[in-house]
Amino acid sequence: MVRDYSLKPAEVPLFDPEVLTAKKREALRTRIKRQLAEKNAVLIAHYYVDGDVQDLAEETGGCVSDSLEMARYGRDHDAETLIVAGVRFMGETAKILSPEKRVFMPTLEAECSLDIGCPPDEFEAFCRDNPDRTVVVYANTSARVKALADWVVTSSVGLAIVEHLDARGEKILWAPDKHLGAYIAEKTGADMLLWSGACIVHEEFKFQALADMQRIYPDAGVLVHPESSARVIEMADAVGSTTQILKAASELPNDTFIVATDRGLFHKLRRAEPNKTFIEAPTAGDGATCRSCAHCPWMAMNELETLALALENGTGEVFIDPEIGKRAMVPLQRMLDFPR
Ligand code: CIZ
Ligand code: SF4
Repeated sequence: MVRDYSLKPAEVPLFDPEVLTAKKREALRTRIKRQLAEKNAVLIAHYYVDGDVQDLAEETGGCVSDSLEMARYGRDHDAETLIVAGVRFMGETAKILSPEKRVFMPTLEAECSLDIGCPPDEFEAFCRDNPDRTVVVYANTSARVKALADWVVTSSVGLAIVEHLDARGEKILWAPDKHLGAYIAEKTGADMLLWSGACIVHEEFKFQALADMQRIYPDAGVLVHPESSARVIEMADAVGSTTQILKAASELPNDTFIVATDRGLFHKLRRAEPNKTFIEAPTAGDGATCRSCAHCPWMAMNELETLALALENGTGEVFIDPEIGKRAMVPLQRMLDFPR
């Protein structure tokens, strides 16, 4: 059994993004567009970052997506430079898949509680202690942890890949998200030994408060990301990755949805389905125990201003040890080759 790798409140940064005036926003957008053109760079943003950054990625010919599509997009795009707005593992994945390109991020301080909660040396020892298991790691991990894995998965393909491995009779060592791991184990019946990390955002959605909210909106559909706790997942009409939540929101007949994932996704949800209503699932609230209030403090570091400054100053470049990169590429490539 591994120790609990969930982060303590004091380990999570406080982040309070600036509210921009229209004038400042426009000036920053112009600076960023100029920099992207000058550098022949493409902006690749995650669904959880600031809506302004998402809009700019789309307007300038880049993309907004989940980490799986971000990885593919960056690899296949012919730009020489990739600007990845998300958290560090996303920039690292882009660099691993495209070692010949330069990869920059608005800030390299944008971490992820799952990545922090899976220190490579301790994880290596865990793998050594369980040599009979196929090592499956979530994409939200460092390059060194990926380099120890047989498979990398994201929340879009994790279930399907574990199903495939289970059908081949393989026993699995899963890291780092204990909630996603438990959900997949329950769905597939696979033999999974779980690392004990958690996402500080999704872990805070509260079952009882969600039940109360459902009483207020009895016709609302409930959409839940599987990094949430089992009791919250049980209440869902659809469980899935960001892309799968977007799909469910357009396919399910409800006019209103309660959504348990980072609030960054609401930008896309509201654009994709302007006639539907999306309500944030309740967290611990503003009380002493709420660390994120449904917005990842590391994703929030990807602001227009940080992005403009990083581009102008040439900071935030991602480097990967080439040997680690080569090893991490193998399980990543397996995921990308896995039929969807
Ligand atoms: O894999 C991703 O993009 C994350 C972190 C969330 C999701 O479900 O898409
Ligand atoms: Fe990591 Fe959670 Fe933030 Fe995603 S939302 S980057 S899983 S801490």
